[in-house]
Amino acid sequence: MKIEKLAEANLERLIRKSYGDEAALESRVAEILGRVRLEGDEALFRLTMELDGVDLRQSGLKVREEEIEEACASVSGEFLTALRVAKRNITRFHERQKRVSWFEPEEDGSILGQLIRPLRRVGIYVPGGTAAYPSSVLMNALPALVAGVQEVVMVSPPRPDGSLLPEVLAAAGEAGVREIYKVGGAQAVAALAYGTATVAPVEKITGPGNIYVTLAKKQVFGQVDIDMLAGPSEILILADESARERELAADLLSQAEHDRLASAILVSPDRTLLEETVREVERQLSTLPRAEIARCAWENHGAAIWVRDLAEGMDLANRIAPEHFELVVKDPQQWLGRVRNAGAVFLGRFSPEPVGDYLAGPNHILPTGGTARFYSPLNVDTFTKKTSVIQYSEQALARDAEHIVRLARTEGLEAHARAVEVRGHEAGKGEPEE
Ligand code: HSO
Ligand code: ZN
Repeated sequence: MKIEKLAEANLERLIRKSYGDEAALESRVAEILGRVRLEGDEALFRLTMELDGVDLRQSGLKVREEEIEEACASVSGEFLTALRVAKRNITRFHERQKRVSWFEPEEDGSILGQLIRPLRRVGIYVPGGTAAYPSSVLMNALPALVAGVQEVVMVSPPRPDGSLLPEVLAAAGEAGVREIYKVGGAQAVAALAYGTATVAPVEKITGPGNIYVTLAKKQVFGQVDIDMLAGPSEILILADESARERELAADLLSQAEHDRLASAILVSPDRTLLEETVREVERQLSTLPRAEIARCAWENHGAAIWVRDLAEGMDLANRIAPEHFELVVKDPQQWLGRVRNAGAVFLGRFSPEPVGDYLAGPNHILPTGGTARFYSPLNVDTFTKKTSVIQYSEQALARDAEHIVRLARTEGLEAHARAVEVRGHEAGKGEPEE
């Protein structure tokens, strides 16, 4: 890894990661969605056999209550305690996001307002394999429960023996999720979107997944809502001479170890710090269990970028719009006002990114791939919707009739105009008829 000057840095390489031939994957996903739509459970059984090598007729599509209880009993007490602390913090943080319905009485006796209503039924996707994270179960499910969603359904691909990871089931049990299906990939997204004999359809699908899951979510959008299109994890650290290379290297690797496509970028005006951190990353990689993945990410999507000053570094961060943005500088709060695009910001050396992944309380399901320019972290609003409330008084209708009728006739919509006039407020008249 060489230190790049900002002007020379190939930002495209860092920001837009290609999964290869997306068009081919898209048609494969469309085919899977079509099969589940037409054949329902039968397609889920066949696809899970073909893709995961698991016979769901044997192991069951739906997780039984006893399986959840067994999982809770089989995991370690320390793990359960950690899970409960995380649950408490995540719930508390998300409680603060809750919005209430409001009604505003006007002087003329009208009332305008907004109802906030939870979605009734949502599906959360929990990845399998090495990305089967109990923490992500909490991050998905708890905001939905805080929002007041009645039915939270979880889907996750089965392991080769047809089971789900006990820690994932225990997290679901802790979060109060009881409806769980052992199905993953695009087929799980299809089941949630269209419904099958076993899986009732949901109104929204949330949670990260692999490229098949992401493309499937994109394709069912409209049939159901989705949270966002999440990609591999990212971290960008802006550091000054007050930062320590051992800590920076550890934080960079904490995201690099997620995925070969993960990105880890260090930006600093301090050239020596950049050089020392790059050397330190090598040192730390030598003892990391997931070194193979982390090294691949670091070499292909990592960077150490030398900027003129922190202001230039900040501009760069805003252009990249990283999922996680660490500000490891002397007075981090002073820079907060300049942050425009980031999924989550971590201020100061005592806020390493994993604090946010697991325990602080804010959500770890965050926009990636530059989408922090327009997406927010998963939050309570993700699981609610709004309904506008309008109650006009007679006086208000008399006052506004003229304008409504004029706008309606200008649009050529006579029936609209008459719906106002029939109440006696013809344009120009002002007062209702007796
Ligand atoms: N950093 C990941 C979330 C995660 N980390 C789960 C550990 N477990 C994406 O934000
Ligand atoms: Zn992480």
